[in-house]
Amino acid sequence: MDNFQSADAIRTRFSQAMSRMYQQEVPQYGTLMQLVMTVNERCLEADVGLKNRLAAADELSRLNVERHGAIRVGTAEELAMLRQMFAVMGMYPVGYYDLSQAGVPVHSTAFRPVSDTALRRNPFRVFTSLLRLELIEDEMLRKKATAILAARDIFTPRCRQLILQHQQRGGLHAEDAATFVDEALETFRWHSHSSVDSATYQALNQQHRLIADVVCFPGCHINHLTPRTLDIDRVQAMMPSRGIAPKTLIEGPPRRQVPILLRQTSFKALEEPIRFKDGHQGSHTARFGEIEQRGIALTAKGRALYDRLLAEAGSGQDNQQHQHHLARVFRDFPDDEVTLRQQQLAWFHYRLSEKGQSAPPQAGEELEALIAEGRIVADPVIYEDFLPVSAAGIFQSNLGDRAQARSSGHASRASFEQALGVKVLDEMQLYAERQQLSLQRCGVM
Ligand code: OOG
Ligand code: NI
Repeated sequence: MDNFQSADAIRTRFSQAMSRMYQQEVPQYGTLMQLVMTVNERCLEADVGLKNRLAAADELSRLNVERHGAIRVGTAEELAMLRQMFAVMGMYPVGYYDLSQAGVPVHSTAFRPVSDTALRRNPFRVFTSLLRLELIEDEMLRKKATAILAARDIFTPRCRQLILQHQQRGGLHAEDAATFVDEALETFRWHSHSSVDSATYQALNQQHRLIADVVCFPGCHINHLTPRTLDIDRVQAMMPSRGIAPKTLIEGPPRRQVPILLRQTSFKALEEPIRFKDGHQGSHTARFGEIEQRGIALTAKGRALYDRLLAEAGSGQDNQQHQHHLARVFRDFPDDEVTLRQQQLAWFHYRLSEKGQSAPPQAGEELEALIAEGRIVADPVIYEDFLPVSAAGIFQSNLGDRAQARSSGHASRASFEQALGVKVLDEMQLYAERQQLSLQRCGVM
């Protein structure tokens, strides 16, 4: 029998290798990780209830390995190859995010594990954006960018080979898996040498900072990694004491009794020296650090309410004011697990309690009654995805003050999927299936 390394193990190895590499490349990321770990430990010490809940829902073990990263690519071929690379690690494209509405000329998906067990082992995700070259107005420049991208290969030959081998034989042995991770890492490494001359860089940068970021380098450098915190307000407040300057606003919903979806903040991108092909020196600003606090996943109904309230709240200039304002607006969003569940605003994972195991549900017994009797426990399902408005806010905070509104371009899911080579998975369907499956396992339909 083939003794292949599991996709979960390869993903874990890869996410650890990425984290090590990024800590070396961007030391502030290491500082941020330390801060997040300290705050998480304190939260768990201060709130034993939280600790027990997380442990019971099997959430605790993944907390300190949990992170996401983000990359940006330039061509359909690159995106399609990334899809095949991530498949080796059990990561599949989930969701379509159109950021052109927010003035960012990309559309994106998130590569992530999808099954319950894989998510529990290691939920490492990579937010992956494809540059929309068609949004460059200047035709000459568009052609030039296209030619530069066509000439590069962001994957090592050995990496391509191992991906193919994985596809043909159905897996990789431990040694090949280790080599695969080393080779895959090369795609995401930072290069301080630009692959273009300074004039080309300037021209592309003028069009949009992101265009220069994607087109002018030999690889698709990881632009941030994001650990998960249990208290984002606290980490945001403590960042300056560690010499880190956070972006002004925490993106996403306000602080809640029952955290919903995803709250995020980041520190500003570093200005890094680069050398152009013509020997000129310059600098490039792309890489940053981010943290996130994840909460319960919302149903389509809950999400519609979230989107409405977020739009109603608008944006702000000062985080404290903005958070107060958000909290006021979000009073219309129920903030206890029972109501969230009964009004079907959020997804839950159901399991039998000890009592339920000794007195399993019988045909015809109602779920509500079983929960009331303490035979079934409903745990929040954690949101595993991203939020387009928040993502746009993160992008924007790293694009400098030059407001580069470019709301031309319509969502183009079909062209994204064509580039990717498959349809993206529907996150709502995944959450619905997980909830349904958990009910079936309890013996309740
Ligand atoms: C991605 C920005 C979005 C998030 O967490 O929403 C993002 C990028 O800057 O490439 O990472
Ligand atoms: Ni991010």
